[in-house]
Amino acid sequence: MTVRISQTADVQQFFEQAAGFDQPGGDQRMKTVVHRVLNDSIKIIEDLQITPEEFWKAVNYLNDLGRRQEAGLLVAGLGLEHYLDLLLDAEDAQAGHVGGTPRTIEGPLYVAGAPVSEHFARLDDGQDPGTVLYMTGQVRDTEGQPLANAVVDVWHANTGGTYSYFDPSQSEFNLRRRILTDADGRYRFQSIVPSGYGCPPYGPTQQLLDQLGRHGQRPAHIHFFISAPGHRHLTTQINLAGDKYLHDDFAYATRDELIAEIHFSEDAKGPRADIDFDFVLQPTAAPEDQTRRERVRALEA
Ligand code: MBD
Ligand code: FE
Repeated sequence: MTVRISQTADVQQFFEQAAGFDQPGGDQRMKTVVHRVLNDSIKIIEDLQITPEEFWKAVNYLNDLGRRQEAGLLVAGLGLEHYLDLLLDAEDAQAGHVGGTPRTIEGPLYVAGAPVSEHFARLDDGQDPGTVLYMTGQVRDTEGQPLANAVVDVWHANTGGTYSYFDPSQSEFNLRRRILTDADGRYRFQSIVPSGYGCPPYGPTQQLLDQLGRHGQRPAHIHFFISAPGHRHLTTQINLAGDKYLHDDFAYATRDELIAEIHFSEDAKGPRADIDFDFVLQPTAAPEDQTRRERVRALEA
């Protein structure tokens, strides 16, 4: 037996009221969005014959997600954050904004306000016995000109795949720095080779992924915000070649141009790894394109 009522005049009018259409106050944009969410929700309920038990399970799931602060993780895992990149890429292509290093997702683990240093930084606090990593590269524009004083805002996980701030056992701003490029557009840092990230095994994101038959693993990666006056802000990551999950990232961040070779060797101090990776920014005169997009982030003013 299928009963459908969502398209009746009564139900339509009811949800117009629920979205505040008959009220003078509030925000028009929010009314439009909420109305659409309600309308699409009741269509889903009828199309898929969602039972009350399934409905309340979903409500409880949202509570769990919020309680565990995993909403940002879930949207990454469901590919929605990657979809936003695909949409921005398509908009850029249409506007002729092409060239440069591709964007990829920020993810939910950025913390604003990392210490700033010139040309070089050591990112790790020396507590994690990971393989020493030396990374260097140049920031250029799409004409090949080096960009001096560009900001390389870098963050990555430790050998356990966890991030400082979100993992309170790590020191403040561990594995997070902002580095200004030198006169030749170059940056350098010392750190430790990160491990891949795995979703909290008993959290709501992993719980849903289990039901989709999916894992919640990311390859080892390093995040970057790259910015310079007169250039488009770049949100990106490098994903480390050779990782088991390189082309099986639960958050879909890997892009061919963002795969970084990592060279393992031995020096007088022991094992070391080296990565060389350059970033290329597109020029822009628009100030709003020169900064990162607004998003609630840890410690962001
Ligand atoms: C991460 O480290 C990450 O980068 C993303 C996108 C999701 C979860 C953890
Ligand atoms: Fe990450």
